[in-house]
Amino acid sequence: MNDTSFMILPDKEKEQKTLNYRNLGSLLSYTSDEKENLLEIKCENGYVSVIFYREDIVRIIMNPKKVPSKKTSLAVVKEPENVLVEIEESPELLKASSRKLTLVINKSTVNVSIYDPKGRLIVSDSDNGMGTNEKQEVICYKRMDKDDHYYGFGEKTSFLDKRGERMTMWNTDVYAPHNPEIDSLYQSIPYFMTIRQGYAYGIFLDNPSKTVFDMKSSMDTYSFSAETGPLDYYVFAGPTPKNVLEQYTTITGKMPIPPKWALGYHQSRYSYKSEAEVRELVKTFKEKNIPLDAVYLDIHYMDGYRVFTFDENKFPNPKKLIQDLKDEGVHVVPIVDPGVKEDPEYFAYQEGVNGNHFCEYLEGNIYYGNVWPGNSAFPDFTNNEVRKWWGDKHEYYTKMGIEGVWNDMNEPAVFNETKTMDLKVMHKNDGDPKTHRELHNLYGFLMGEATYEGMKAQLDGKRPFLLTRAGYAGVQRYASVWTGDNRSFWEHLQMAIPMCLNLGVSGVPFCGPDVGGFAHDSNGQLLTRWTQFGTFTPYFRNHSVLESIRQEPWSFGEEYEQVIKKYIQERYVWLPYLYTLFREASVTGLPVMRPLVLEYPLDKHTFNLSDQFMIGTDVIVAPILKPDTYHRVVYLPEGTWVNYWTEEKLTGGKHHLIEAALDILPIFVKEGAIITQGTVKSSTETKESELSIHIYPKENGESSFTYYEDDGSTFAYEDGAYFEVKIQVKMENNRLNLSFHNLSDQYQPDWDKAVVTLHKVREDLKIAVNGKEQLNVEFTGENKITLPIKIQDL
Ligand code: MIG
Repeated sequence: MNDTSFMILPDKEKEQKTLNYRNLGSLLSYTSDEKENLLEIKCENGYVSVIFYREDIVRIIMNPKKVPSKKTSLAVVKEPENVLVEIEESPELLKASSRKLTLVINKSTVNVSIYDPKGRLIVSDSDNGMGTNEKQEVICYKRMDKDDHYYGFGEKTSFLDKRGERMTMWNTDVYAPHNPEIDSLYQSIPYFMTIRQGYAYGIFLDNPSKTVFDMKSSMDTYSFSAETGPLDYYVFAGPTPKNVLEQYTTITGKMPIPPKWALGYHQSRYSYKSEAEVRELVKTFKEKNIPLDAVYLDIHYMDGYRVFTFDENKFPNPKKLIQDLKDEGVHVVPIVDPGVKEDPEYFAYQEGVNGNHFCEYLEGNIYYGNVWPGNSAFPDFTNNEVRKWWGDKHEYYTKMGIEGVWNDMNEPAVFNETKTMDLKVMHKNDGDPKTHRELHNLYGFLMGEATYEGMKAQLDGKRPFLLTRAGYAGVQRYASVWTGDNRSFWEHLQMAIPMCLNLGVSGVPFCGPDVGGFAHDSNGQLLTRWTQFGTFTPYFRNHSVLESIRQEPWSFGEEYEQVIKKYIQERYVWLPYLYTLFREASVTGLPVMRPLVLEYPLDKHTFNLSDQFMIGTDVIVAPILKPDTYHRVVYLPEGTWVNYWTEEKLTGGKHHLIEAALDILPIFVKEGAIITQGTVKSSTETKESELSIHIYPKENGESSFTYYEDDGSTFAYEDGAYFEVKIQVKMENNRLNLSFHNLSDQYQPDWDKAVVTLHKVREDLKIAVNGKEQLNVEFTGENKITLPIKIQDL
């Protein structure tokens, strides 16, 4: 950006034109199907269809020109259920009610309001309602309440609460800058949730062309619009924020449980350029006893940047390399970009041309764009057949033992002025051709589907791992997401928190930034603080750019290395807890790393809290985000909290000043919490020897936690092969009852012994386990009691 003050010369001021807006006009007629969960409405200036997907989910489609098609984008996995809908009509209103919501349409304006069964207004159109502007773009205006706060919108810069922001969804490769002014990044998730006085609803605009959400231009109205195509959106009735996430991920799907190795510590660099360098890297991790689960191969591994090849000089025997590292518990993850080099002697290009697999113009000529390999063609992933071809090509990798792939440049990024593919390209889209302009935001998502499904078919029951830069709503079904090319700035460490939190609220639980910062040069303190944060980001990878200073854990000297190592190890200690939360995310859609507002939606201190976050319901993490800083303010909501390191009890509902020397990441555990932990390991491939169960009992209270475990590598869990135990604690008058309820033992964990630690309890505490009085309990000082338990007792 080389703008100067010339940009703001007085005569450059643009005239603010109000766009000629035309709303739908009045309702002329309507029909409903016999089940009445589909309404088709004809208006003066367009058509509206209403489809109930569930009692609490309704889809509204508006097309100004014709009766809307009910076809959805590939983001949607759900078919409408058989909802019992009651239709009522009066001279002014048309009403359609399920048991959970009532949709009220004003006949003279076709404005829509949605109420809950008790008559509480969930969301309503503002006066403008739905319509088109003079550019023929569809738009919907909704009422903004003074208490509204907006979350989600996928991958956006700036603070957590998006009230006061105007956001454009257009997958873009942004090397720089990532700052509050940058609107479109790599992911487009046209979805958000509103929280108003503790109640929540959600809206998902299913349109993969350019869409805009404007929560800024007016004080009492917000809008969402699409550059092309119909206005096709879903309303999720809540009423809680968690309900909304469940509803949204019912429509767009949930994340499958990742392979456990994908949750370990990953090391990357653009690039580790040879087999020798990769071996040396892994050796150093082993020598230094720093855990490691994956090493990444960036674009230099290829032969002239041709995907599905290795450079034979630098990587003479990739299969052996991959096998050898696997024996040490380390997975290799190669990068795969969509651009296929235009080279008539290259098999992938030949296959693509011969099979008609590349993106073409209407006239039938292939679209070429310049990326790493030079002039390149791009697979047309909108065709199922092309996705199959691309997926099958991954046999090249999986046959070598590769189980994880990294998709980059799939916005798609092209080195030109527009940064992407020509918008005139005509995608074949399985027989329903559409221009790139209409489908742009789906490209990376579909590449992800192709890659994930291909690998899944090849891995013989094992779970594939996919990392992607670009995506659309529903990306969680196939990939984890990293937030692209950040920089080694403290500001970017700060920004990563709300960015990941909003990705989580957008249905993507598995995400994280490049730890240490990608571009620019990192330093010891920044890498240390960033790694501390990384211990708790769902995705945990250190990555950096070509010319930057090295930022492997040992790059900045002994003092930093020790702390970095401690926190990478801490990741493995917390893994049995995190893994249970990943499983929960795969069932409920709730993120592992979440904003406090999801748990405390009535607490105003949480509404825009962007510098601390929760892991599940019981743990607050508050990283240090500034240089030379050894303390910070932490907000603890209602309840009593325990400082994880010092065991100090802290009262919630207020702010605390917390000390944090370089080796301290502030962590707080809610009273009542039950936390399952493992041991330090060199990688997730090492068997767990012992499970630790940490209990922070609530005085005269009870609490429970359901611990989950499975083989961590196959899909056998889908057939019930898992271990699940509900741990319950009840404390009354200095008597503690601990009980275990085995919910499933179709999988046998590696460990056979668990050790329970009771925190902050009195020495004379009476303890019963499964109703049996424990006489020989060991009091270890520091108000702690430890208690060994055999797996048979669980
Ligand atoms: O234009 O493959 O965001 O992680 O190292 C740069 C080289 C292409 C961008 C990715 C980055 C990766 C880099 N890629």
